[in-house]
Formats: sequence, structure tokens, C-alpha cells
Amino acid sequence: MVQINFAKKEVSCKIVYYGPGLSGKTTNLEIIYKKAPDSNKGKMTSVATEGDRTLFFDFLPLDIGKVGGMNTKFQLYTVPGQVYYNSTRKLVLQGVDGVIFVANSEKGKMDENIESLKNLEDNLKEQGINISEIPLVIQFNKRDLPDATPVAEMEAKLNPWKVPTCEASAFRGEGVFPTLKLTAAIVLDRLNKKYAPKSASDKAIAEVNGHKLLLADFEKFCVTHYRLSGKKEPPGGAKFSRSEKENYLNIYINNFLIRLAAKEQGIEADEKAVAAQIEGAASKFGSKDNFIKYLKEKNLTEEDYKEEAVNRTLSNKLLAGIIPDHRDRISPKEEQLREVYEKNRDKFPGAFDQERKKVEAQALKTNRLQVMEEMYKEIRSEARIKTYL
Ligand SMILES: Nc1nc2c(ncn2[C@@H]2O[C@H](COP(=O)(O)OP(=O)(O)OP(=O)(O)O)[C@@H](O)[C@H]2O)c(=O)[nH]1
Ligand SMILES: [Mg+2]
Repeated sequence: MVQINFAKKEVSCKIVYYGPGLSGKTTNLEIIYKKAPDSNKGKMTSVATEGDRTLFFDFLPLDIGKVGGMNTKFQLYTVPGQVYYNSTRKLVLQGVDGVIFVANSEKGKMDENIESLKNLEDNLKEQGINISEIPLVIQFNKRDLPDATPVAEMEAKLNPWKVPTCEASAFRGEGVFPTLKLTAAIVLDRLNKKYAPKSASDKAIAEVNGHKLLLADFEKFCVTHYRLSGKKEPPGGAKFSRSEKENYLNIYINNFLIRLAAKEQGIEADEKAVAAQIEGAASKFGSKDNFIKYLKEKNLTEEDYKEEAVNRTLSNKLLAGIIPDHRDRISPKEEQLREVYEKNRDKFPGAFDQERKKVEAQALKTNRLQVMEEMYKEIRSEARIKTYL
């Protein structure tokens, strides 16, 4: 298990050399020990060895210096390859971060390689690790032997996952460091992905009922909304004050909640309704062509407006669902009509009876808007919202 000590700025990763007996695992470690600069290596320990057979394990701590500001250390281990030391292999494999499988290229050793690889897969599985998920590099060792099994055959039989491989002649010191470097790079890359600060692309601006709203999407929404409002964009692009952002975020969250509520109720923004929305907007520009020209001038596309049209469609449909409960409040009363008429005489120059239809339409719009506001408020009050503005 990667150990990270943030106070000491230290990272330590465990790499295990695995493979059948006599494939050259201990030799790999011996070469590293022999060739690594003194300042980088600790003591190599071989625990219980008989001749050149490892009975327990070999261990070599290696200091590879600063990586990404952290002092990075590797703990290198070998397992005993002989079949009957499996409980020791399981023990050594505990908390492994990366595996180097040392395969023996010697003629006639293929079955042992396959058996050992299968054993690795099983032992990892016991730890809940899928072999295709852990950093794994296969070393084809003993390439110096004249009758070594062809690399292509070893690839075919030992590497169904297409993990990186290295050819080596460990006892000549060839391929040992390339194998280790390759493995270290994969382990560190994995570490980086896990601990690196989140990239802007998955930073959240808010969480709504457990859903993450992405900052990048929100920023795009702000610009689109700004452009749709018809304001002229300054040369360097629109910049927003905090209160403007707060305002946009409110709308953005409302839109999201509307979509959630619609989904819950099985309400969809069907093509036809959305098209009608767009047509409605376009009609104010005389024709659809004019509308699209207008959007283009504002650096917008019809697709940008479509987002807005979908929101409006869903909002209207949700509203339609609750209108029966509010019929009383929505259909304007005589008193309200008089009031609207009197207050807006510039818009309604004719006599009341003449203007009645228009007055009614305006009052209806006002009332619908009010109910819609309340609907938003209610949906919002029930939502769990966290913002990170
Ligand atoms: N020809 C050849 N022999 C090698 C090579 N690497 C290691 N050997 C020899 O193979 C034998 C076994 O090597 P070890 O490194 O002890 O093997 P191991 O994988 O640690 O074996 P166990 O500890 O039993 O699991 C030794 O005699 C090494 O000298 C190589 O690249 N080519
Ligand atoms: Mg050994």
C-alpha cells in the first residue's frame, strides 16, 4: 500500500518481483543493489536463503529522490518462486503497489511461468485486486540463453492483458533498470492520478440533491445567458461580478431542479414543444432567419438557444401540471384588470372595453409568472443544495 507522509513529504511504494522459481527475481534485486548509487539505496536483506533459492524474501529499499515535490521511495521485494511457498508469497504480496513478473525464457519453463502467473492472479484476487488493474510489467528474463523461447510466443502465452514487457538478461545486468523504471513510472502515474488536485474539468460549482454541477458547464451557461440577454459583449469577453455570478447560479440551479422535477414526473421536452418555443422567440424577430442572424451576431448558435428552450418547455409543462390547483389565482379578476389597465395607460390608450383582451393577456402573464415563481421556491426549498462559488 502506498504510504504517504504529508508532513515529511514522503511517499513509499511497494513493488514485488514475482515469478516461478529460478526465473531471476533475486538476481534483479542484486543487480539493482550493486549498481544503484550508495546515496539511493538501503541495505539489501535476504531473509532465509538456501543456495540461490529464496525461502522467505529479499528486500531492498530504494530512494529515487524527489518526484512531484515528494521524496519518493520504493520498497522492492522478491517472493520465493517455488510452488510450495505460497503462504509466504501471499504475505509478501500484502499491500503491493506494483508487480514485476519475472518470466523465465528458458526452454521448457513455459508451464511454470503460466502456473506462477495464475498463482499471482489468485493471490491478488484474495486481496481484492484484479490483476488487470494493478500496475504490472512482465520481464522476459534469460534472453541470453541460446534456446530461449521466442518473445512472440511468450507474449502470446503470458500477456493476455497486453501490459508493458521488457526483455532482460538479469545476471548480465541487462534490462534490469529499464524494467524497474517502467514499473516505477506506471506506479507513480497511478499515484498522481489518485492524489493530484482535481483538474478544472471536474471541479464542481454546486451539488444539488447529490448531483454534481460542473464549474466548466456553469461558466459556459453564464456566457450564453449573458449573450442571450442581448447585452453587448466587451472585446475581452464578458466578466462577471460576484453578485452577477450568484444570480446566474440561482438560475442555473433552478434550471437543473426543473429538469429533475420533470424527470421525476415523467415529463419530457419533446421536439415539437421545443420547436414551438424557438418559433415563439423567433417570431419577435420577424422570421427564423432573422433570429438566427441575431444569435450569430451574439456569438450564439441555435443549439445554445435550444438549451434555454428546453428549460422553458419543461418549466411550462410543470406549471401546466399545477395550474388546476391555482386556477383561481391565475384567471384575472375584474378588479385586477382595472388596476392593470389604469397603471399601464401608455400601453392601453383605448377605452377599457376596447383594450380588455390585451389587458387580460398581460394580467394572465403576470399571474402565471407569480405561480411559477412560487413553484420554483417550493422546489428549491425541498432541495439539498451546496454551492462553491
Ligand atoms: N542465463 C541466465 N541465468 C540467469 C539470469 N538471471 C538469473 N540467472 C540465474 O538463474 C538462477 C536463479 O536466479 P535467482 O535470481 O536466484 O532466481 P529466483 O527467481 O530468485 O528464484 P527463487 O528464489 O527460487 O524464486 C541463478 O543461478 C542465476 O544466476 C539470466 O538473465 N540469464
Ligand atoms: Mg530468489
